[in-house]
Amino acid sequence: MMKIVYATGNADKVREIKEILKGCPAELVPMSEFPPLEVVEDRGTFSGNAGKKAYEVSAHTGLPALADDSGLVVEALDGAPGIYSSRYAGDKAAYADNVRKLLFKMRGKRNRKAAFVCVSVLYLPGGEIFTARGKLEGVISKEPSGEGGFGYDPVFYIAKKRKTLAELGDEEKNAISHRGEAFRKMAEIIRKLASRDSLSVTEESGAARQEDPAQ
Ligand code: ITT
Repeated sequence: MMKIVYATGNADKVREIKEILKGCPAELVPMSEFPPLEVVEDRGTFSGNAGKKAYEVSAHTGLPALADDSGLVVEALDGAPGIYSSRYAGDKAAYADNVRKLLFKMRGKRNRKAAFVCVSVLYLPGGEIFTARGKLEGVISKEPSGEGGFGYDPVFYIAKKRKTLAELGDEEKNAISHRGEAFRKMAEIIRKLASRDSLSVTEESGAARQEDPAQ
């Protein structure tokens, strides 16, 4: 089975990704099994940062690496916090600080439309790279509600569900979330890679048989 390292230091994302990739033919290895590595997220896009994380972690570990770069894009704030979502209120900001800053910036705004975006990148040591995206639309509520999920979930309201993301169960969130969409697509890619690998193994053993002088 293909070994893949999760290129993320965010335990909340790991929990969700593991759940979404359940049944996927890959052995997922956490970053904690390797010497620490800090990847500087200095690219201007979700896909740029996800690609950088996947590449650097793969180079560091010698294994295929799977990264997630995600964030909240708010229309009335010209796309902020976007790629800066995890450090909106400062470098070591807690989720609650980021939420507080967001609600402050949204005071008096009538347009509260927002989207969560997730870009997942798988980098293989041979240099192949695969990308999958997901998006979830919602609105920013006036105050936090719910204990589930993480990050901005308590203020991300889904009209169809009449609930914030933090009021949904893990499974319910994954079924509609940006991360769920991106990683279900990625699971499909991993499945294809796994069957490609098992095909090439059969081809190799076929070739070996032909060369076997005993035959
Ligand atoms: P890694 O880079 O190590 O993966 P990180 O937390 O820095 O961890 P990102 O750079 O992708 O990850 O930033 C993601 C931030 O976007 C996260 O900290 C939240 O603030 C927000 N976010 C992403 N997905 C979210 C979700 O499903 N629910 C709530 N907030 C989310």
